[in-house]
Amino acid sequence: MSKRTKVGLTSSQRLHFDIYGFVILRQVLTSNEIKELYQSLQLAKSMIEKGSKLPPIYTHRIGKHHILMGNLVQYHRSLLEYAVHPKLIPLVEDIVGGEVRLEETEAIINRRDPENNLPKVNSHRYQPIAFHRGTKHGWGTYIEQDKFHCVFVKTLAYLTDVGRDDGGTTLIPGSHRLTWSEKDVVEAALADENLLYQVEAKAGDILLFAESLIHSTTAIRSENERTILVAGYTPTMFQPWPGNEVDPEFIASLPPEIQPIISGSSSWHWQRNY
Ligand SMILES: O=C(O)CCC(=O)C(=O)O
Repeated sequence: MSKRTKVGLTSSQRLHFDIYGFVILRQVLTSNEIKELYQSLQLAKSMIEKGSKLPPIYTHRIGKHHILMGNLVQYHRSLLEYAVHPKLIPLVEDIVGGEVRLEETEAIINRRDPENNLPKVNSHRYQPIAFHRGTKHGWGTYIEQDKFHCVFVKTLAYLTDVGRDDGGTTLIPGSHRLTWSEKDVVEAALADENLLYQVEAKAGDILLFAESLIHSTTAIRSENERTILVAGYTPTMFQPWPGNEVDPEFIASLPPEIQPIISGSSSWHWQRNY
């Protein structure tokens, strides 16, 4: 394992990950961490809504009910700390198979779409909005020492409780190891909802998943607002997702031990676990 890796997933968590492409880690974040992350994201949202620009943060909106904000680590210390979280980085490195760099940070704050007719929404158990994957089995994944690995891994933190009607992420378990076209997998899974899994979580739970797993934001059917924070990781020679480049001066101001995670400075001197 790379020098930063001290602990990994338990064998049961690793088996779950290898079979399904994800694992839910319960109650990883402390109540203080949840509060700080939640408040900083809500503050950024309200400032943006009042017309402030908060560079380098970028935003995408779907109507008035859904905002996505990206490139967050410079905005608040808690967001940086989440991106280099000592409980999570070793688990991500276990799946990537070596030292990682931050590839992106994004947060979504969303509610029920007020334009959506609620009874129609309720007619289906699952309401994925847009299934996608960021890499594909065969080129973005590999098997080493019998274990599944992926070169693009995310940790998704639920900062609010997410019950059955609160838009927990929808996943197609097992799709992380399929070479089928994304369209064919999605069509087949939507035709039989037993093939889908919708996360239910408490604030502080983490969804750890391979980006080769097909996944989607889910329509909210309750009146509850959902706040999530996502960090993506890759081996060190990969690039950040466009728009997620972090200012070199900001990186230089950070403690030396976390700089490589944000900068990817090891580049092709990637420290593999094997
Ligand atoms: O909103 C969600 O639950 C999923 C977010 C997502 O699809 C992603 O981070 O790639």
